[in-house]
Amino acid sequence: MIRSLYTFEIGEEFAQMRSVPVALGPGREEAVLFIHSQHPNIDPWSEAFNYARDTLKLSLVSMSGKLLWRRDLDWGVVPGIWYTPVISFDLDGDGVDEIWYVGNTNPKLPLSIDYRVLERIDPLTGEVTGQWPWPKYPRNESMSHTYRYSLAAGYAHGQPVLITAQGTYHDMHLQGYNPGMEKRWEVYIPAAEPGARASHVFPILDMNGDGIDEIFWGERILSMDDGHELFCCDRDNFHAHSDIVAPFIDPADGRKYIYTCREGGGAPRVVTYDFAGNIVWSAVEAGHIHKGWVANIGENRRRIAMAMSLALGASGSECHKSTPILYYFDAVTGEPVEFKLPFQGCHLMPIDFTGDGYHEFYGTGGDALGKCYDRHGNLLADLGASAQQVRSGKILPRPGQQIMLGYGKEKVVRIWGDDAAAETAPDPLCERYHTFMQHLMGSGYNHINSVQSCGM
Ligand SMILES: [Ca+2]
Ligand SMILES: [Ca+2]
Ligand SMILES: [Ca+2]
Repeated sequence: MIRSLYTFEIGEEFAQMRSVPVALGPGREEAVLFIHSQHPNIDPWSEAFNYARDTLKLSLVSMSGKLLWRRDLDWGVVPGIWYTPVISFDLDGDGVDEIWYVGNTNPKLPLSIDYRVLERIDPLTGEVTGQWPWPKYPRNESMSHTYRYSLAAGYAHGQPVLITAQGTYHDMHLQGYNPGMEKRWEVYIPAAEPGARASHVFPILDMNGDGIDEIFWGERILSMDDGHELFCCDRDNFHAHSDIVAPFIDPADGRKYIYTCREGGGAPRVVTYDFAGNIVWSAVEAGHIHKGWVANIGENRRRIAMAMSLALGASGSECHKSTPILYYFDAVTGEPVEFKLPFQGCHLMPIDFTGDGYHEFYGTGGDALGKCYDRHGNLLADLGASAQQVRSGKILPRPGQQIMLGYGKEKVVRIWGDDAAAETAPDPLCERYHTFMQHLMGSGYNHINSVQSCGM
C-alpha cells in the first residue's frame, strides 16, 4: 500500500521546492536538503521571467525530522533552477556530501555575472567553506541563454569529478574538477559547431562499463574523465536541443537505448538510439516535443514511450498551456501503440512503487492529478491534489521507487512509497543510476515528471 513514509516540516510555506539527499558521514544519520522559496521558480526566458518576492532558502533536515540549519541565499540569488542549481556531492571523499550551488556575493545585483560564484557548504555546520568565481560564460547573450547554469557530478575510476556548466542552446561550456577543486578539464562547444545542444536533463551513467561515468549532454556523450566526446548522436543532422534524454534498458534482452524528444531543429523530433549512438527508430516530423517518458507497462514489462508535442499558436510562456498532441510508441521498435489508460500520458509520470519492474503512475494533471494508478488504471492512492512534485526514483534505500511531494500551504514535504514493495535482484547499474541521480535533482529539470527516474 502506498503510504507516507516520511514527513518533513519545513517551517514556512513554499511555492517552489527542490531537494537532494545529503550523507553526513559514517555513524551519522542521513539528511535531506530542501531548496525552497515562497516565490515560484523563476525562469530566465524573458517571456517567463518575473520579479522575486522572496529569497531562496536552503534547509537541511535530518531523516528523523530535525531542522539542522537554514541558510537564506539573500537577494543576489534569483530563486530559480537555472540561476541557482544545487547538488550534493562528496568531492573530497570523506563520506560527507558537500552542498554545491551557484551563488552571488552581491545582494544588490541579482543579474551580475561578475559577482557570481560557485559556493560549497559543509552540511555539518551549514557554513560556506569554499567560494570560486563562476566561469563568465556566455557573454552578450539573451537572458535565457546567459543564466542557464548546471551542476553535475560523477566518477572516473572511483575518483569523484564535479562538473560546472554554462549554456544550453548556443555556446556551451563545461568544466570538470578534481577533489581540491583543481581543474581537471574544460570543454567549449561553440554555437556554430555541428551537433546537438544541451538538454534540460543530464543523465549520468557508465554506459560502456569502463569504470568512467559519462554525462549525457543532450544527445552528446561526454567522458567524466577528460571531457572528451565519446560520440554525438545524429551530429550532422541535428543542431538544436532536446527536452528529454533518457537512457533505458529493454527488460526482454537487456539491450540499452537512449530515448530523446526534441524541442526543434527539423525532422524527426522523437529519436531512439542504441548505446553506440546509432538511430534505432525515429518519428514525428514537427512540433516542440516538451514532455516524454518510457514506462514498463506492456506485456512482460514491455517499454512504452510517450511523447507530447506542444500545440503552436499561443504566445510566450502561454504556449506551455496549450492543448498538446500525444504520441505513444513501443520504445524499442518505434511502432505506434494504443495507450489504454483513461488519462493523457502527459498527466502521468511513471514510478515503480511496488518494485516489480512494472511502472505505476502518479498523476501530475487532468483527472489523474494527485492520484496513483497501476498500469491498468486501477486507483492505488490519492496523495492530494495540492501537492507539487519534488523528486522521484530511488529516494530511500528500500525496495521499489518513491515519490517526494511538497505541500506548500501545509509547510511539509512527504515521501510516499509502497510499504509492501518487494524487489528481487535489482540490476546494479540501474540501482546505482536511480540512487546517484537523486543528488542531481536540484540541478536542471532532472527532478521533473520522472523524466530521469523513468529511465534504466
Ligand atoms: Ca565530503
Ligand atoms: Ca564509461
Ligand atoms: Ca510496479
